[in-house]
Amino acid sequence: ALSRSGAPADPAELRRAATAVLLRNWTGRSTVPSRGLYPHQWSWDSAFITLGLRHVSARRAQQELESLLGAQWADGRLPHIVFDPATPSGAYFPGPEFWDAGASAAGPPAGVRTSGIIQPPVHALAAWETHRANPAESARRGFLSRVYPRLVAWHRYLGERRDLGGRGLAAIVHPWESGMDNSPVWDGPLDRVTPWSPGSFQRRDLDHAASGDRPTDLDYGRYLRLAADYRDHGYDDTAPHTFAAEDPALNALLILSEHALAGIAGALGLPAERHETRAAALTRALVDTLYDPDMGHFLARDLVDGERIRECSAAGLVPLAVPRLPVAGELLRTARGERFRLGHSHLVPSYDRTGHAFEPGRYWRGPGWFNVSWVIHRGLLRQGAAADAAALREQIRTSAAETGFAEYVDPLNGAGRGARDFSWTAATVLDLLA
Ligand code: 9WN
Repeated sequence: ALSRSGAPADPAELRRAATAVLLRNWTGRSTVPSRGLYPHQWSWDSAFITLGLRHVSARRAQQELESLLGAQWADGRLPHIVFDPATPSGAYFPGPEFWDAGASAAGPPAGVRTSGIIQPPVHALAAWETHRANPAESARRGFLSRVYPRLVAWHRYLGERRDLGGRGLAAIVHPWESGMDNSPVWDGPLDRVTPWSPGSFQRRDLDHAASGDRPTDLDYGRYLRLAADYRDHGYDDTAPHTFAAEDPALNALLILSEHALAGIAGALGLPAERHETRAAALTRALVDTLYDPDMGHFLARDLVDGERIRECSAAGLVPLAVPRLPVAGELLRTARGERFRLGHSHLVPSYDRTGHAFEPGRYWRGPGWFNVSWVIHRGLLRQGAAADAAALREQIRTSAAETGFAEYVDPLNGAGRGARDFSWTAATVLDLLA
């Protein structure tokens, strides 16, 4: 059993406990983020889970990613949820009937039920790291040659169908697509969305989590309106959007994954240069379009009014992990400054501690998350901030141990929030113990 008393667990014990979480959350073909709250496969969760699983079993890590890639749509998109056929469809809302993905011409393969929106592209990075953890097992199963064409099609979808702002960046058309659903960054753009009335739907998340830790009914009313509109347009990206934005975290992760594709292509003896060229072009577009020199931070851009959204969230720190980032020094200063207080917060707060909408316990409006902190840890290493990276690594391990692998933590006092035995929490810990 794990110590929840505040004492850091012994690394071997922590590794065993983290592995046990992932084994318990395995369904036979993939890993659920959380048994109660999220009983299906989620896209970016799966990528983070793969990054941890590769230290437990190369075979299982490959299976995890390949089961997600097996749900890829004809147009190249990777859906944000792949529904587990063995789980009653009422266990999570909105479920497969709501999304009705099979009705779309662009849709999923026959027999697979999915949502119709996306999440950040961490997948090529996960594939490449999985290969590197055990190249022999990867070669034996032909892993890279099977996943490469699917990953290329996924990135092509993002680059072609999702360049809604015309500057070479990938856009999101729903806050769920950012993975940081109720971040205050989306409050302004969401104000334009007419919510469904609270009586017209039944939330299931509140069966498993405290309402003060979750988005509000008003948020949900707007999420459902946006998702239903997109669905009713057949998930056509050229249809009009009430909500569309360029998010710095999603695009920074796309850049990391594009570099990973270059690695994969090289290992397969294929030309890698086009991926490096694309990563460099994305990096320029990210800096030119989303970096705000006055704030020393990357901001999201609202594509409805064309303006950058002047709210600082942890999404704007994710570019620290991008190679050859010209503004890395300034961004590091922001991470260490009053807004995020790196080293003095528990994990990296998801939103500006000095911001008007900061709430330390509510989901993406303040709490520290393990997956985002993991990427920022990688960014600190890339930027040569070894001491900050070591401190964050230690925090990730001890917070996970003390909270029983919580979904997120209060950044002010470290208290666990949301679900427990959370898969990407266990996975990121496993990776940092390796
Ligand atoms: C909606 C599964 C997912 C994460 C997201 C997180 C949360 C879903 C929800 O859970 O979103 O996709 O029902 O709240 O915000 O990042 O992938 O862990």
